[in-house]
Amino acid sequence: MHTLPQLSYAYDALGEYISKDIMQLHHSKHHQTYVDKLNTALDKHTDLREKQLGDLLKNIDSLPDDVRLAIRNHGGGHYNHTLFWEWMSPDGGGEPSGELAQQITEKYGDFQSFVDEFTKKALGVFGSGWVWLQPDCSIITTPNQDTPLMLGMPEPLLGLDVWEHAYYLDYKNKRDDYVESWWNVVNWNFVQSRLDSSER
Ligand code: MN3
Repeated sequence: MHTLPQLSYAYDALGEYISKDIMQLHHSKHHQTYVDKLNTALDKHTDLREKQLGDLLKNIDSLPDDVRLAIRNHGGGHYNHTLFWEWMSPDGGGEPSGELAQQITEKYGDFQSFVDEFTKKALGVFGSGWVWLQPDCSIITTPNQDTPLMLGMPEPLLGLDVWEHAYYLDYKNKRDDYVESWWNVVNWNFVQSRLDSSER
């Protein structure tokens, strides 16, 4: 059985940037629904229940027809959101340091140019989806709850949920304001730890 992970901070901990109402709804309702529907999809497939979620998503094309779409949507949703909570922290914001900062600077010139490019990609997602920073420092987007693993890519270093459910209560239709605020809570220590453990 897949389960909803606990947050490492309170629903109201991200303060003015992401409100308690959004965090509570997003975690306890939206994420819980992905978990529940993933478990329902796996009910009839005991063999798949034993597998790590990441392995299911990496091999999405070879899953049985009757569960492939459910695992893609709800398994992807569970995977993406589990990471998303960790990509934010009340102690977040600022800029990365060390190797991560160096790689970003090498690729984009400076940190602000990276932020601008990531933001541009986030605003360019039509409808619902995600924007990702990959271990090679490329920035990609996926629709719906698709995740880089499904594209045969490595695990992302950082990801941003640009579904309206992630911001509508606070920002209405202003995705640009949401993305601008979100940089203030990005947990760069966690991003660096993912770079350290990434397959490169
Ligand atoms: Mn979401």
